[in-house]
Amino acid sequence: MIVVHSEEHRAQAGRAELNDGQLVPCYEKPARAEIVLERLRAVGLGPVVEPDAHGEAPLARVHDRGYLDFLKTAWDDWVAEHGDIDALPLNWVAPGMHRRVVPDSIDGRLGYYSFDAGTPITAGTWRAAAAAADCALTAAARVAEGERTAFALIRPPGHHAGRAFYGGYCFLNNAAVAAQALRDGGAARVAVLDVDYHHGNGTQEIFWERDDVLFLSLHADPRQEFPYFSGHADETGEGRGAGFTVNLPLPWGTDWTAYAAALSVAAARIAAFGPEVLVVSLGADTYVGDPISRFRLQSEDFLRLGEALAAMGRPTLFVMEGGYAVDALGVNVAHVLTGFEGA
Ligand code: SS9
Ligand code: ZN
Repeated sequence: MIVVHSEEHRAQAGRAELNDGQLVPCYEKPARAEIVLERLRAVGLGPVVEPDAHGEAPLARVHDRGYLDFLKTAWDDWVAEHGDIDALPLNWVAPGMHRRVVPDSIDGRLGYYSFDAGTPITAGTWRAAAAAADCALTAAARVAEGERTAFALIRPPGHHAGRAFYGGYCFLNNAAVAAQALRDGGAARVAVLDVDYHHGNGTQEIFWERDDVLFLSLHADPRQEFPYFSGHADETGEGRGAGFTVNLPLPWGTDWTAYAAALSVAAARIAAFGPEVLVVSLGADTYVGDPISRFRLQSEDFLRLGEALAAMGRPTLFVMEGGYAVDALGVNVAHVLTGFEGA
């Protein structure tokens, strides 16, 4: 399997995120990608290649122009105001307030374009996020050219980022950028299956009114878990997109048996849709040992996950999302990919 990876991910190394009332070291850190790369090399998964530069046009296909410009300049604007400290938002809009005018203030714009305080913007955020999107686009191009599968080994992740917002450690929605590029390259239908522990609210928002991109997500119930305001089973899309969003929320404590049952529901929907390409938002934070999550998948279960994804029988692009049990992350991600290849 071709692995597309760039060392530029290291440019995103936040110092702190707000978690449980405290500033704590970022869970989303460079070691995550490094341990996965090391493991994929150890098991000989396949060649590791650098991304091609795709520029900003494919980003602007799913993201708002003003949002992209904000992301590019946010760090410099923040430093000019507050100095060399990670940029975190402190204020958000509430019902009855107005979101019509984009604030001039960098603090106002951080709140305008975000939905949590766990996602620091740093000196290298734009560089790392753009490199991640380039990796996803490069891997997508390989699949479009006829490879059965490719893996974008990237961070920061993307599935929480929407058309004009960041959050949940995500800035650019790599899976959505890749899915749109596949559509623009001629694929009539693309499915995005999100198996990260958290709901892919950004991907859902981007494709909400679309019937050409089917979005499906298995995740912890938003009644209990981040992102709290997205991912309920009755969110199914609108307009032309009605019925093309599928949410399968699962309770804390979900193990492989219950997870596999939900995966079968997703598989049936994907088969009925008949996508030319399947994009998998691959998070391994469903692992029992994940420090911020509460599902109970064992390392061996990730092999079964890879096999189940292969059984869907589609050209498949894997895009890395979450997974914060760093010591086990390499093994778990490698299991999905070797499970897929062996099936
Ligand atoms: C847990 C805080 C979780 C956001 C998690 C984003 C995961 C992205 N106390 N904060 S895959
Ligand atoms: Zn996650």
